[in-house]
Amino acid sequence: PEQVAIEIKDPVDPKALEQAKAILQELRQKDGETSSIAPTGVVRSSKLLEIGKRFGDIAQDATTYVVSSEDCKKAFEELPDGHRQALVNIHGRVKAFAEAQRATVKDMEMDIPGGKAGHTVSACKAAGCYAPGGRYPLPSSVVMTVATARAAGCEKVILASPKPAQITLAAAHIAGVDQFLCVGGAQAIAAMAYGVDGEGGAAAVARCDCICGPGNKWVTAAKSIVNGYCGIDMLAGPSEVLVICDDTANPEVVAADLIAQAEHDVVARAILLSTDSDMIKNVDAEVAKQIDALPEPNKSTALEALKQSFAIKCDSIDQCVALSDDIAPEHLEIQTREAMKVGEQCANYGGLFVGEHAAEVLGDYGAGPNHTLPTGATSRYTGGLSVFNFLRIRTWMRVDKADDSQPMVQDSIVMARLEGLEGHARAAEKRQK
Ligand code: HSO
Ligand code: ZN
Repeated sequence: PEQVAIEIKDPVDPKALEQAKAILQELRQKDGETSSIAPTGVVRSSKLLEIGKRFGDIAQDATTYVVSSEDCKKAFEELPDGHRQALVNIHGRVKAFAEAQRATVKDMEMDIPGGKAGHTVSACKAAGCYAPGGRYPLPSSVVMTVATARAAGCEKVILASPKPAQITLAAAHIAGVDQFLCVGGAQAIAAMAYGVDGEGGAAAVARCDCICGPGNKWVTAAKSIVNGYCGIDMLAGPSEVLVICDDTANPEVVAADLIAQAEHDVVARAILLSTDSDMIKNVDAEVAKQIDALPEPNKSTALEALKQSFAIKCDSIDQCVALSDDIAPEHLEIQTREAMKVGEQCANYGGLFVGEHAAEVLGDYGAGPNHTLPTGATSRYTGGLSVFNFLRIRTWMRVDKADDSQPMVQDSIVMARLEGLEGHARAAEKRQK
């Protein structure tokens, strides 16, 4: 192909944004107040309970929007052995990976004229994690977000997930959640971003410094509103996979991986780039066969997702790499000869999966790296969720020998006057010897 045009939608849905704004406003408004409220207004407990019920996050007769730690522990203990063990194993690998990442960033210091300067790495105090509930609750996302915030060193980790299933509560327990909010959507993001007042004996929620995790369009819209007031990981759009393969790939495996992505969402996208036209035909036939054998509703979802999915026959692996870099997919699988070499040539991806056995789904379920990854070509400038989302690099400087600091003082005086900032120049002059 000479040129391929791929439509990338804005991750924030305009209608969902308006609805999210209205919910945030309602949650933080005092009784009888109609004007728009200060951006720092805290969420009111009574409103959170009311809106949680309105959107079906919690039962109509519920008296609280929190699940106790005891209930999470009980859910974990009552899981069938095999399920509990899988959770323990997945958590162990994700935690180990995140801790290894944390160990790669260190404090540093260096000489400056007359003193020292450096940085210290420190976690933000409170993290807010979101995990989707609903049709496909994602307990694996609970582990991915919470274990990572914990490994970063956050003191407090809050999780929000609506209508939590037993496995979600169990995942919260093993990952180490301090407070579980069983609300979803924009109301969950508002509760974590602004904090909840706890009026009338209701559960108070601390305001979080950084909010992360995948969610529906209202979650993403609300994250876009609170972004800046607190940190957010990313504005996630529909999930994508791109597979680069040559004639050595196994079409059954490639098809299975494309379908695994497609079943996530009707707007998910599965892309195949291959140097071999027979491979494309064979994968196509396999996709049809394997989708037909999927249970509902996964089958209909995957079929719908295939409408915006496609395959391209490329002239060379280099062309596959160039196209893939333009698309900058969330997940990139390489199933070719010398797959590692091909992977090393690729620049833009959220997560890279090298070789036939490095299935994307193994990444979903805790090979180690995080599965919360940048979508919609945003991997051109960012990576997936990691301990770094929760860390701050704080800088400092110290002057011990004023005499030796004089070159710096002199430069500051000159520069301040060039910028027209006389007050700055005089503050520097106070340090002149
Ligand atoms: N592939 C999804 C993550 C996930 N898959 C969770 C299954 N559960 C987005 O990276
Ligand atoms: Zn997945």
